[in-house]
Amino acid sequence: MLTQQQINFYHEHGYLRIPQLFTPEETQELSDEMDRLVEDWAFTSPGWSGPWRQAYMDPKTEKKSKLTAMHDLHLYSVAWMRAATNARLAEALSDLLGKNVELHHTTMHIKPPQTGHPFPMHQDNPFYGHQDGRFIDVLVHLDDTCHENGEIRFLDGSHKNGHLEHITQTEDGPCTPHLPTDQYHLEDTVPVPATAGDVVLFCIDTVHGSYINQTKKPRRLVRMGYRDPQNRQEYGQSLGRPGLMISGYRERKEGDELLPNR
Ligand SMILES: O=C(O)CCC(=O)C(=O)O
Repeated sequence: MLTQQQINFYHEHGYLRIPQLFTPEETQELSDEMDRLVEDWAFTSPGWSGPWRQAYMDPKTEKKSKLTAMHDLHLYSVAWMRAATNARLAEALSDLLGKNVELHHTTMHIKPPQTGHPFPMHQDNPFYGHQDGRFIDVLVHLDDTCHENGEIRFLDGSHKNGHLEHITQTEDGPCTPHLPTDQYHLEDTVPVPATAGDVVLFCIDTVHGSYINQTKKPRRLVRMGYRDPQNRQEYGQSLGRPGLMISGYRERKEGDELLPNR
């Protein structure tokens, strides 16, 4: 599915955009279904917490800033289940992760018009900690992205540093994991604008973030996480929950028990 050049690009830079992985018809269906999920299930909140908010936003913006989110769309909508198990995507992921690929989660991120919050620089590992970097997050784009609506941005090659320590606590208690704002800057990242139907994928160790949505339209995308099943999870989101195999086979290693069935 991927060319050798695309495979090399991912391993060198820690991310890759695959144009039009989803057809216009598939994208339209996913978009309609996303709107339905927003209506019925998703929640809008101030979003991620922590001192980064003051570093990224002035006080007025910070008060207004919002994120619409929900986890595991594929457990609510067959269109999203089909997206998460898409055969072209499975092939692309096995070109990068190896023949065995397991779905871990899906998560919706919508930046509402004008108030959709920026994302501070972070890796995804602190949210669902795995033993190593054999985990890929795939951002399914339902809207075209650009600087004005906060396209995804990556710190080029940062996956090569492995898991980094994040800020997870403040004097007031726990906060959303993020990297220190005085050491990691959005200005140093590479923007990866994309078109609806594209996917942008990246390693669980690639440092990334995005600017606020300043436009009058929502910026909608869904992150779908995949791993080599031998890359075991240690903590965080959906810990202990087995996922669908989208490619290959779950090999049995010494000490592995049958998956729990209750
Ligand atoms: O939605 C964005 O702009 C950032 C998403 C993100 O940071 C993530 O999915 O980990």
